Amino acid sequence: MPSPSTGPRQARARQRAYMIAALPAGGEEQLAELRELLLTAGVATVGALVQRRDTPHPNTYLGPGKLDELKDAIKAADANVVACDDELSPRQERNLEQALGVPVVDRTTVILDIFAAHAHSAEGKLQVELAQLQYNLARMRGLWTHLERLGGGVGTRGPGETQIETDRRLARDRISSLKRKLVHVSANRSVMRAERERTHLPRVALAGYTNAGKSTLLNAMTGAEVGVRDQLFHTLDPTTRLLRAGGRDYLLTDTVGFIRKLPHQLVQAFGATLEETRLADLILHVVDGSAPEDDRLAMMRAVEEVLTEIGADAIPMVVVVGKLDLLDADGRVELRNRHPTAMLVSAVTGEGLEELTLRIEEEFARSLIEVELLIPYSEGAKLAELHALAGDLIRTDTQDGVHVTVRLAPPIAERFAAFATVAGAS
Ligand SMILES: Nc1nc2c(ncn2[C@@H]2O[C@H](COP(=O)(O)OP(=O)(O)OP(=O)(O)O)[C@@H](O)[C@H]2O)c(=O)[nH]1
Ligand SMILES: [Mg+2]
Repeated sequence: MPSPSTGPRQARARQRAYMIAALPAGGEEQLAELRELLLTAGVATVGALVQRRDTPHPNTYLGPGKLDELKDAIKAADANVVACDDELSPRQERNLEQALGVPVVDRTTVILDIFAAHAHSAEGKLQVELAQLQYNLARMRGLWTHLERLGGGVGTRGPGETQIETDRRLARDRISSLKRKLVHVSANRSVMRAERERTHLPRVALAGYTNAGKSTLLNAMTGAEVGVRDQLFHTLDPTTRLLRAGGRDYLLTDTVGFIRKLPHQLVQAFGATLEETRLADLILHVVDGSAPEDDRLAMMRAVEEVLTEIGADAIPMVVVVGKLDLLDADGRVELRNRHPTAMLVSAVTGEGLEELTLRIEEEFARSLIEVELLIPYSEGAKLAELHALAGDLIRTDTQDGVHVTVRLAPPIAERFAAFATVAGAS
């Protein structure tokens, strides 16, 4: 991103982060995810400090005694950045930096930086930049440098304090311009979506925690070639592919993964992208079957929370527990007991995928209604469309056209209402 006033600082040596968290219960193991996030952002972790507190200290996040301890620990571990597992208030962040003498980044900053590095589409880039600017503007921080791309890393400060006022004005201008551009690209997306809607194919969306295996599953089910990495937030841009199941076509969409404490700015900025999920007829909630049970359940809750937040909680959902190949027999039994109605699959070996496809069919079949249509011979294209939509249909040639008995989703049936011969096709 262009720097209007000052260039990015010189690349520093690889960043070494000391992680901190204030938690009511639990210990360092709670920081495994932050470690993964930092790793994805190209930052090494060299230590962790957890303070048991019901709520973080309002001024300094950690209590005064812990701060002294942290200061020594940072020196001993030769850390050059502190990463906090929670979102910090601007005041907490400032005070911590003053007390510790090293840059302090919070969970939100790290996630935003990963998103910035992983955004590929024009829309994704605009969305992330907007979220970053809004987050930084709120904390009066130097606005024009995010990560140092050269060495990777987080929390690189931008221009000095004197520059901030100018930057804030520039940032506000940039925010307005980004919003305008986003309206424009979302309009394009709406056009594309309208195009898809015209085909009235049922829409299935993959949702799930980041790194759960959504993209791998899309690839396995549709032969798509979406990038797959053992990384958090590898996918940001939605990909939609045709899934053919039981003679019917479906649209299957893979999109951005969710995470605990997903920064609110991102949910807002990614509104258009998340819409792909909100507009689905069926959600496949992909769960990492190889994750320890507590983590797995926490991740599932996080996903459900985000789905609620984006207004997708009323959409029918099938839980798909994946990575089955990583489990032994006992593990499988436990999974089955824990998730009795879930589909257990492995995108890698293909195990369970056929059953999953059947389940998708079933979910839609439940809502199908049987209609009888009379398609005039002059409307051959309609007949072809019906074949694509419904696969198996019963047809009889009559004098006036083709008489068809077919099971369709209600909104699709409505489109063929003009050809209906009996009640039920309204
Ligand atoms: N063994 C095994 N590994 C899997 C399976 N599915 C996915 N993985 C691995 O899990 C990691 C994450 O897979 P992705 O498909 O990129 O996950 P995602 O949910 O799309 O992740 P994000 O896009 O980052 O949110 C990769 O290293 C995959 O190879 C599976 O069925 N078995
Ligand atoms: Mg992905």
